[in-house]
Amino acid sequence: MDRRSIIKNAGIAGVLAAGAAPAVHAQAAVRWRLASSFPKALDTIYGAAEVFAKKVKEMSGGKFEISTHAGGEITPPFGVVDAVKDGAVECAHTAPYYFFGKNEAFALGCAIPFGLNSRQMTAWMYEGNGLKLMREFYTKYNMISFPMGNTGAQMGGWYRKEIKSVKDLQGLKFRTGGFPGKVMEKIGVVPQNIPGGEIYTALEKGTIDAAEWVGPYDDQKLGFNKVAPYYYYPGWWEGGPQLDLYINQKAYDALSAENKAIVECAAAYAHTDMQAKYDARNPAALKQLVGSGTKLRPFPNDVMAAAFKAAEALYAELNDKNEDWKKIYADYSKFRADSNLWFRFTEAKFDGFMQNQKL
Ligand code: PYR
Repeated sequence: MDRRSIIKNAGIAGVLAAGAAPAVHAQAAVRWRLASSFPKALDTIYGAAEVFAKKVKEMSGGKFEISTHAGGEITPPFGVVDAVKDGAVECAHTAPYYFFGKNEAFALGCAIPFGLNSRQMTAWMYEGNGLKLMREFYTKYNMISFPMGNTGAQMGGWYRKEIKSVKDLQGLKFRTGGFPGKVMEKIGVVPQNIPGGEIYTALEKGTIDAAEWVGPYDDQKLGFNKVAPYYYYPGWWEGGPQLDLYINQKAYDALSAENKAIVECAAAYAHTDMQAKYDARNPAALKQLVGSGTKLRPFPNDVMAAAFKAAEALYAELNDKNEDWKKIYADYSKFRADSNLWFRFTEAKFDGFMQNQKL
């Protein structure tokens, strides 16, 4: 149909529509795949990817759709960084400290023993230099990162036998998530970096002696209480582990400005939503666990002291041999010192007082 016949056939509304160039050049439909490192059964940690994908779809009016895939579905749980780097998938959701074997600096974007808590990690990311430094580091892997969830301080895991002193950790085959194992090794533990979906079987079969995952809500779902009665606290190796959305840089660069903004907002929404879910659901799960026979125990003081000393020694060693670690850790540790000084007067004092009240 030529321009004259459009005018003739469509009247004034048609003329305006035909003549008006769209103000924004809308991007065609986008379809992505997200590979998660987590099992589908966990609506908290795996759920964050679904929350993110749902928000992206809603905000884009259905034009940007992301299918989410549990660990092992399209890529092994710990294969997600390679998959994003090589462009086999557009994006992934994972815990960066799993990838400490590539470079220990990954852990600084997630959690290190005696590191930042959840609030502090989010502050370092968005207001400090955290996001900037981690993104600079991730350019080596062709990817860009977005904070997408935090579990808050975790529990210290499930044990068949009581841990009365650091001696009871000698030779203990213990499942932990990646980097913290480097500190645990120094105090006698034999760390096992096993994906979330495979821990129960390893613990039940006795391939490992003990295991930690996250906290009461997830741990109850995974069934660890059925095979190990002692539940220790705190998870000194993850006071506020952050999960990340990793996006292949080329896939990200190809997005319109609108879709980039949608990704940023949806990831930030999922970030807050995950912490809220854990904080709201853990208390009831802990009560149920204790009610059904789980024995809660604090780690002995000598375990905490030995672990702290081992962590400091490891960080000094890494400063000497890993330039990426050195650069990021310098900023991270300064932020931690300043933040803990401030929190000492406010959060810590307030929380400490409240914990002593009989509410
Ligand atoms: C872990 O793998 O242990 C987590 O906390 C996600």
